[in-house]
Amino acid sequence: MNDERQFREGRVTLVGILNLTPDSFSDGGRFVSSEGLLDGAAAVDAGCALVRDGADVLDVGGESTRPGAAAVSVGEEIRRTAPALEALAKACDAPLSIDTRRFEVAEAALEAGATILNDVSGLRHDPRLAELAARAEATLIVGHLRGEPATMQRAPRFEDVVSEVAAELADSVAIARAAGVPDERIVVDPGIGFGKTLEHNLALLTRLGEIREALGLPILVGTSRKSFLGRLGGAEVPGDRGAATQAADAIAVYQGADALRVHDVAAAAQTARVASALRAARDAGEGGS
Ligand code: HH2
Repeated sequence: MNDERQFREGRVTLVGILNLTPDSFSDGGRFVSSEGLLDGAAAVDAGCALVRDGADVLDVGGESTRPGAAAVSVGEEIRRTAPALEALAKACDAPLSIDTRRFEVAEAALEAGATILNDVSGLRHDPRLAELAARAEATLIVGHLRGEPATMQRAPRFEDVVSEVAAELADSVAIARAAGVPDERIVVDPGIGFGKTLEHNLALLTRLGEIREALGLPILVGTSRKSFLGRLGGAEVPGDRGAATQAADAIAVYQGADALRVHDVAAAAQTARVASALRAARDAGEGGS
């Protein structure tokens, strides 16, 4: 079962982040200890709280993709995510997404009730995710990432980051289409912070419209609490980057983002409403007062 209205409703879709890892850069360790113990009940409570705050989708992850994160086995990633997805499917009324690059993890997640696959590698890690999405009639989010998360921040280079990201996302979309995923179920993501410098991230956020126009598909943007916002806003600790996140996400929506992936859903809901109204006023050619 899939709800194709997500990402295409004409209003910003809010994707709430639920990381079941010991080491995610912002919310790691909330539900999984460094010994690998999972507090499933607390994870489900937190997921349902995100839905009450306004999340349209819950994105569940079992592997941190921050540079330098510890490697996780496929079995461990499934152990962290599949039972939690099953419990969330019963407890919370929202479509569930699995944030993974791995076929086996995605397969287990779909069996557990997920209807959206979120692949930050844009099918570069394992193109079979596209076949899986086609078969399960799942929505597929393809992100932009060159190389591997562990090494992606080692001197990333682009001549023109916006056109290169758009072209490489088009390659990912072509793989998805060839596997039988229809356009109605594809979402693209420029991969903010994934193998990008501060300047690359700023160019992508301010020229998002070009990527949207080039690909003709909904765009998901994830800036939430990322380190470039810490550098710009002067907040060392990810949890202190709330205001910086709202500033970046407001610009993303103003430039055409269809969906935001966020830790703080309640704040993002306000930001999305205000930025969408400003965008609509701009498009209508009337400023208002
Ligand atoms: N960012 C992160 C993880 N998954 N998926 C998409 N589609 N877009 C993103 O920008 C994105 C993503 C990284 O953030 P987070 O999940 O908070 O941290 P970690 O990778 O350390 O678990």
